[in-house]
Amino acid sequence: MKKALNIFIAAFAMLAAFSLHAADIASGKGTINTINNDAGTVNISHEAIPALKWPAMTMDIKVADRKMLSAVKSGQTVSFGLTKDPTAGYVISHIETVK
Ligand SMILES: [Cu+2]
Repeated sequence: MKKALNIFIAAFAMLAAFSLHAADIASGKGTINTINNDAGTVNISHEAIPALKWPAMTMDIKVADRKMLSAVKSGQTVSFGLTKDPTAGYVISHIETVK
């Protein structure tokens, strides 16, 4: 019984690690329009984000780490997570291309 419980806990931890980023407040999906390396932002046309009550829109969003900017290109469809930075507001915590 204890072994089964441990396996369950391990499986749950793995699932949580892959699907949930603990600090994320919301996630979104959109298309990258432009990348601004100097500002550390992407201009993105994103779908509605119900968790933030944001309608679909086109906006600049800062990335938490500029290294993320080299992983995406203009025109790509991406999914992303958002965290709230005390000074910068909502920032992209992670970003992945969607095929
Ligand atoms: Cu927006």
